[in-house]
Amino acid sequence: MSDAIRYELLGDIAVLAAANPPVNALGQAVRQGLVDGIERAEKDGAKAVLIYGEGATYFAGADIKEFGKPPLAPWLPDVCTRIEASPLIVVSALHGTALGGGLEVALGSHYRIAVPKARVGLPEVLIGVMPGAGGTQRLPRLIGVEKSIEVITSGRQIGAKEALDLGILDRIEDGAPREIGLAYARELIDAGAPRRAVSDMPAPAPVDFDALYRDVLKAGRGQLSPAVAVRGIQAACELPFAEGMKRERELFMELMATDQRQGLIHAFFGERAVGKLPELEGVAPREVHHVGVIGGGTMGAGIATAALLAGLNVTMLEMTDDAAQAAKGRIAGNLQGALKRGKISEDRFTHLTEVALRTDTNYLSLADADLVIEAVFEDMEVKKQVFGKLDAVCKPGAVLATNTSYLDVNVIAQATSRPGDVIGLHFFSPAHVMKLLEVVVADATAPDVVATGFALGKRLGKISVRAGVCDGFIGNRILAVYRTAADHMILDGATPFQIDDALEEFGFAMGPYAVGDLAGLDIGWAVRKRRRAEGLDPRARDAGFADRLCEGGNFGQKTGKGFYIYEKGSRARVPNPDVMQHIEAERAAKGITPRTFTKDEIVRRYMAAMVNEAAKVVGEGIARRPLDVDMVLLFGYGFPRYHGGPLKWADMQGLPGLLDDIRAYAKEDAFFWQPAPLLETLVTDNRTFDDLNKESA
Ligand code: T1G
Repeated sequence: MSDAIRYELLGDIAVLAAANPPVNALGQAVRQGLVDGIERAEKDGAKAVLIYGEGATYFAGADIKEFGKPPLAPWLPDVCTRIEASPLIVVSALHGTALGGGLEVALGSHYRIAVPKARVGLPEVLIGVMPGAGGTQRLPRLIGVEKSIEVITSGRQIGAKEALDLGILDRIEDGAPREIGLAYARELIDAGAPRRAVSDMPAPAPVDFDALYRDVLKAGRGQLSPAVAVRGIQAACELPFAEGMKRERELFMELMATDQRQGLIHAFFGERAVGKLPELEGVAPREVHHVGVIGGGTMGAGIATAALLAGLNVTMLEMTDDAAQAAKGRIAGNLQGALKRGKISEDRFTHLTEVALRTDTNYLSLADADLVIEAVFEDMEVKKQVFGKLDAVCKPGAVLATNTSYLDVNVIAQATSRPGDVIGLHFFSPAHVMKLLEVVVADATAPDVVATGFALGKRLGKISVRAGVCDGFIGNRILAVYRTAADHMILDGATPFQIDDALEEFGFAMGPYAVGDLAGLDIGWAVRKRRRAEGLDPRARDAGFADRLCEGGNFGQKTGKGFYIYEKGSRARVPNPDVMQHIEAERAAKGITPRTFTKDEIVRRYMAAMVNEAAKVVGEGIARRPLDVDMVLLFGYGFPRYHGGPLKWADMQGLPGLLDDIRAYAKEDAFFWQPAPLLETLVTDNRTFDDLNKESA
């Protein structure tokens, strides 16, 4: 018997306890232990078997770390079938998160009991695969096709009460899983309860699976796993159980071989790895209970909202009482959203807005703040004044953070007598919704201040990424380049509408021009004007058609017109005919004869620009690892998760081919398409971005 599953015989009940921390993943030793345990229980003449997990949870799924490696026997579907085939009564007692293969083991058991806080689910589609151990065959038999489709294609976690109502659980009891499991097994034995094999239940009635497949594929914007999982459920309706299991296995293995599975697994592990910085090992963050926020506009109000929801006290500082009240109104509006979604109660809402939140116009109100975040106007002189005042009033040890999205944090830090306490915390709007937080580390920032930034990010539920100081840090710097590549394609013959369509087919929720309309075209306009004022390199191709739009007051959705026209109250977009007039006039003025672009070329150029600048960002040490850039693009810029991020995507495309593209484009525009030295080195050394991730793990 492996020690991953501990065996005990208590009278006529055999107990199989999983002991494979941290999440009792169903690795090979656990699977072997389950099979050996069932066989031993039968040999020992037990009448029932209890399966439960020691530690934090019942099995949380197959061991994802085994993915991509040769599968090792016993295979999980066979383990579930072996459990189900036992002549003994098999009870599973669930706690924590019984997910994926974990729930499938429970479905192979004959009875399922859980503690009230247990959660169950089949999240396989979220990591690019599908239930592969009978979930698509047993769940529809147990709860019907419609509910199974929703549970399996969403991959969501389900609370114990809902699972009971659905029929996934038989009982919910307070107590330790071992105790409630033993009591339930005893009761079943004494009652002479029969063993109940879900696979013996009748196959459910089919639905129109072809239509469903199409709808699910469309809803997933090209993600394969939810749609292919539908075919698994279809097999449950159309084939005998054993055949259905074979079909499920075939479909599962097809998904296991896809790039999308690699991309989603990369995202799963990347979002956990990105916050682990070796240089912070053993560095204790400073205590933060009271946060000051300066500037109560959209961004400041969002940051204050996120801090309040995380249980922090917040002082919102504005210039005037009216502005402070307006800020409080924005924060209350944000919290109303949480109230409506049931995330907070009425009492909590009142506490947050009336007790935890204070507004003020006097800097002295920040004297005992543990950390202050400024979110004032993006102007260096304004920021330096703010930090000068903070330096004068804040207590020693207070962390002084700027939310600037591109200004030099080193210069801001030098405006204080305590540059070691100064850091950048770059939130993404809306700050209480977007998960990305760039923790911008300036030259003098103290290690424990960096640790404090990451601890605050974790507390706010953010994915925090360490960034060095440069114009735009990681995300905005890369964004500026791939947006420019798109603008160049428009000058050369593509239209904004074609580019949006091509990138949305690639998997983006919105193409770059639709995103510009959503965020407000005036933001990009201000950046272009700033950069022109700072002096553009004469070799840079400068596109002006978006400026022409802005000069006409067309900033996108907020003015009803931008690259698209938006009818009042509708987000449906119609191409704005004025745009092509501006573009054609600019092409003529620049003497450009437009050419056609295929969707494939649009994506290749757009992605080549993104990958090339990302490689520069990593090569310069602005981002620690390629996976850090991937997480920034996934959590801050809507990059399609199933591609894993731009550098994971690049690895899967093949770096040599991408470098060849860039070198070919450089023949048209050597200034814009300067190959990243890191990319050239990796290609020369026949290495990948993933190799760099592994080296700096
Ligand atoms: N396999 C391997 N390692 C895992 C793991 C798994 N399934 N789940 C978590 N870990 C690691 C994780 O990387 C981290 O490691 C540590 O455990 C704590 O995780 C046939 C094929 C269970 C809700 O998709 O959703 O079953 O960073 O930080 O916030 O049909 O982990 O400490 O080194 O996330 O408390 C289906 C994935 C698999 C569940 C716990 N199951 N995991 O959250 O801790 S596919 C899943 C989660 C499958 C079958 C198919 C969460 C959690 P490290 P954590 P947490």
